[in-house]
Amino acid sequence: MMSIQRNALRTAVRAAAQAQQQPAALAGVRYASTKSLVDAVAEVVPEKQEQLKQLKAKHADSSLGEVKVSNLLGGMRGLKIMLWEGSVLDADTGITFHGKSIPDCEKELPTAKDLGQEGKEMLPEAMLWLLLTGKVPSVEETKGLSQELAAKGTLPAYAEKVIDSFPKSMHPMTQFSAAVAALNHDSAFAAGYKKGMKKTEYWQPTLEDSISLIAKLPAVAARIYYNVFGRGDGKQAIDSSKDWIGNYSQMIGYGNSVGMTDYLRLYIAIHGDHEGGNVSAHATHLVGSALSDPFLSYSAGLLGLAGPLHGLANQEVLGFMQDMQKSVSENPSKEQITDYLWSVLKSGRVVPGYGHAVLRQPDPRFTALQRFASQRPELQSASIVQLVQKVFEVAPGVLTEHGKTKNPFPNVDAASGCVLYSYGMSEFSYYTVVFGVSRALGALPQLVWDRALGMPIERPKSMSIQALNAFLSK
Ligand code: AMX
Repeated sequence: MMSIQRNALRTAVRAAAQAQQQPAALAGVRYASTKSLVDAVAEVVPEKQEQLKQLKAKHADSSLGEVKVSNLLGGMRGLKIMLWEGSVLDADTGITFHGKSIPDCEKELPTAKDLGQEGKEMLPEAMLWLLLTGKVPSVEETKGLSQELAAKGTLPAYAEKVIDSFPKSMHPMTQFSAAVAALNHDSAFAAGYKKGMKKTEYWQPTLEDSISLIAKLPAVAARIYYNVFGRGDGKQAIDSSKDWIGNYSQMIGYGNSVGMTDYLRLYIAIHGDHEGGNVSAHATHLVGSALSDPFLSYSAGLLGLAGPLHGLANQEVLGFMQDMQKSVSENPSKEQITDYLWSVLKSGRVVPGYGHAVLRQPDPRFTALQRFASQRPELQSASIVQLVQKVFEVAPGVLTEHGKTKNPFPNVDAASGCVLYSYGMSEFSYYTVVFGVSRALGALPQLVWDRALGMPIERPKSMSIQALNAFLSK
């Protein structure tokens, strides 16, 4: 009975979504696929709404554990207090996207080659589809999404002017966040909310805005790269025959490098989502819970990503590795690396790229990037890539002996920036922008789900030391 009702609801929602007018920007675009991403999401919304209804009906009063003072004082570590659909992070096995590990995704998601492009890595637009719908898209569906992103990827003239007005000396992440916020000028969600759309309709313009923003991120990021560093073509013309990252790579001047383009695809696919509690994802979700549109919400997420304990770490790692090369040797021995790591720790600094708030094993994203590097002869010979591997062999032992960090293993940032550098991207302060192009793939789909599931404004209770003492002494 339940499944008949669900099917009827699913058909009705799908028909409603199909009846929606195609945005003007897409007129004339031919889709090879029979299903668009909007249709695919519309199909799963009623199912997920029903799951949430059942969860509330059966378990609203079930406990997920107690809140201790140490949780309150410890950055809420380990508290299960957020709903996040796209991915779940296990301390030992790492991230899974709707139950699929990174190696599963590498096997199952359509690749550049499937779309007739040079390259073997999975496509980030296929990851976006998986994160939003929980399903692996077909090659045709992925191609349709690539074309949709290309059709919506051109920046409006006012956004170009905003970006061009930033001083070159402004950090690229500040520029990125401000430019993304400015794009809310055209938000379908903000316009619909103003007109009084119903709560049940919120998810649709949220999805429309999210796709529009994801489509434009390469052009925003490439314009910043060109303005600040004078690299790339500066025109940001989008080629509709290319995949999303094929276009990004072209715009930033790496269109002829199959290795860099494919690395960017892998990097951007696997950095997309890391469950909900990390700063960038959580900030996007928190701001979005006030019904700020996807542009404003993701702008906030980017500002969180810009912190050195979060996304900025990939920039820090490269500086760290180069300092080691300068002060010790270009190819230091393991003994020299050990001594260097101890000198860093004794001076009270952290080893960037190592440790994690949740993970307790080497990050599978690090493993995936190392796998990529090991398969590319041009990277194998790069001294900085060799150093990443050597540090990996030494640092866990040193950090374990040091005894502070709960996780002595590498996180994704231990490798990511060094490969970008080896391909010629030497502008460290731009690295987190590349991460920012990626993180939208997970943070924005969750906003769609927050609205499809009617999640409320986030408002945890805070306590002062005095209020805590008074409460605890009762
Ligand atoms: N080197 C030295 N000390 C470290 C360390 C490292 N890589 N990682 C953690 N520690 C120390 C902490 O500073 C802390 O010391 P304290 O008690 O004196 O404050 C102690 O170990 C316990 O920390 P923890 O519980 O193991 O980690 P955390 O959850 O508080 O922090 C993280 C996690 C990632 C911020 C931390 O490991 C760190 O600073 N790593 C280096 C920066 C980095 O690589 N960040 C990128 C993370 C991934 C990402 O978001 N992109």
